Amino acid sequence: MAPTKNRYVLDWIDEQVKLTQPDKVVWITGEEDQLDALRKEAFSTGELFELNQDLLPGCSLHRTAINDVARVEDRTFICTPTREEAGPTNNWMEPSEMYAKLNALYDGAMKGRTMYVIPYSMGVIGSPFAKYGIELTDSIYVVLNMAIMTRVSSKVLDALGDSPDYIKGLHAKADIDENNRYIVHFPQDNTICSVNSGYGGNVLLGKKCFALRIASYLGRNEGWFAEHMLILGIENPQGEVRYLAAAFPSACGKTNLAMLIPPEVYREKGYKVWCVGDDIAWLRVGEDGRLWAVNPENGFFGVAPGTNEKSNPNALASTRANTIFTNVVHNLDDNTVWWEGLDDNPPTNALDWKGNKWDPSSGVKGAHPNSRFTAPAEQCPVISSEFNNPQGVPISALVFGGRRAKTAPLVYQSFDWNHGVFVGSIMASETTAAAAGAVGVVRRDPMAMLPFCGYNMGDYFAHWINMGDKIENKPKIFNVNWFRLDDNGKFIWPGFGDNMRVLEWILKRSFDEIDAEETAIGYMPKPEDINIEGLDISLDTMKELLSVDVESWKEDIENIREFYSKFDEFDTLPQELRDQLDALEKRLG
Ligand code: GTP
Ligand code: SPV
Ligand code: MN
Repeated sequence: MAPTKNRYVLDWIDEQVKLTQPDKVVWITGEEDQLDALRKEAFSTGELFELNQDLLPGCSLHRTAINDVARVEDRTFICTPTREEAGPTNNWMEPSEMYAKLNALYDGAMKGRTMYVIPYSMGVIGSPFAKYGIELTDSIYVVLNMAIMTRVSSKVLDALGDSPDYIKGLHAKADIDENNRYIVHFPQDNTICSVNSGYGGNVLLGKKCFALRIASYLGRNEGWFAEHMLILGIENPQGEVRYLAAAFPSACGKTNLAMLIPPEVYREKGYKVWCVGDDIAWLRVGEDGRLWAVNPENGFFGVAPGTNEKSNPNALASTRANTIFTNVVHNLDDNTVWWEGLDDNPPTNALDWKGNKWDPSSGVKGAHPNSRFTAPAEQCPVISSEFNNPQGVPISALVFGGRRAKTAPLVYQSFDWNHGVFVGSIMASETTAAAAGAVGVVRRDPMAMLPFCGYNMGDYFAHWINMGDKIENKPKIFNVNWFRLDDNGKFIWPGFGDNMRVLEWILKRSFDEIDAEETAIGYMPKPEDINIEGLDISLDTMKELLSVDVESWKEDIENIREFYSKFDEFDTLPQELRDQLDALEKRLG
């Protein structure tokens, strides 16, 4: 029996059942007994491997198909009635044409399989800012991941009542055929369709599909932001906590920054960092005129490689129980997991991410570069006491950043809000393994939202500019780059926990507690104003990290103009941004 009488839900599910023709339909309640039974079923079919329950209680391992290891941006569509609404940076198809294509792929796709109905909430169930979704899927892996990443519960159906206000999601694994793989959003229909994939970002529909693409569309209409941002709080020795949100592209350091452990010199003084979120922020203007942020998720879907006891001990600790590992190395000696960068002792009796016998001395990577862990947020040793606060936390600084070998200095501050929007709009970063395609190619990725904006990005920029008028107490806007390389191709800045030193400057600036130098690109720290106590780095190196290479900035201007010219087609780029670009060019001389 369906646990709801909501006709909008029941009629929609009936239609999808007729289309996909599952053998049976199972409603997910979110209760542990049911999830445990599903885990056991997945162990019996090989969909999941149960790991060593003494060392990793509640943990399991999953391998995706080898052609299905990352988001597929070229197969991700925004299907609005007109192409202009989707804009020049999104793939678009006319909705009825796309529905016809999808229906052919969904037709009978669940024959012989079970359809799971997952009611879930993005945000605290019952809170004014929560939004609800129902995902239909034929994958137990999806059910178990959604139960970690979102708030899955029958209570969602109670909170929804007989309202039509929920996001519909249909996922079918079908044949995992990469040539018929589609991740499609119909913002006007509150609908997401995913077919022929079993990889995280393509199939956990609450995450990028709902909480960013659909939510960004809703946010523009309703006057708020859905952003690809981590949220963290820094507690000073007096016990005061200041919060910031930061947008970096995929696999560029959000999870690491969100739960960093401050360097010893800070810990001794009593500084602490609290993690509110590591990937997605929903931001609204509060009654006090400040910007308030909630993390709509309930877990971390984090990059495994590079995570270790030194780089991110809090992430590692979060994964020691109740975690699903995807595409990592399976250590057969003790039935645990391993990935590149975990430690210097790769297992010799092991299977690689493809499930083949693996020889660590072969030079071939054992874990996929985009292998991930799905871990409950509450298991993070530094999860914020405000994590479940439906009001969220007040944001004092917004930070943009990317992976730039040159050009971008360690940190700079925008002159004002509109200049800050400009700084976000010109973000660029080297591509990573988080999306299918070439790695290490510099591309413009405004606000780290290029793959995640659910409407015309020109209108998105305008929304950012307009919000500036609505936020009375605006956060200051900054840009950071942890990834500058020296002539030998080594990172100059130590990064990770030491990024705290840069955050300290950012927060001091946000509260007008420190001076800065005015440069062509924005306000910059005096080299001696970044605390390098206890760090093996010279003042000269700091000067290098904070230098502005005028020639490469001038080259960049050309590239920015080219990127901006994409928006000529529908003429949606705000004049404010063109003015900002001209002003920057002038200042560079
Ligand atoms: P998504 O989950 O894909 O959105 O990524 P993310 O932004 O959360 O990235 P994450 O924190 O998982 O970092 C990805 C990669 O960047 C890992 O390989 C890290 O080791 C590396 N990384 C993170 N922070 C730093 C840093 O401060 N310096 C350097 N050099 N590398 C870093
Ligand atoms: C990203 O790619 O930015 C991620 C992982 O956070 S995924 O959920 O696959 O999008
Ligand atoms: Mn992400």
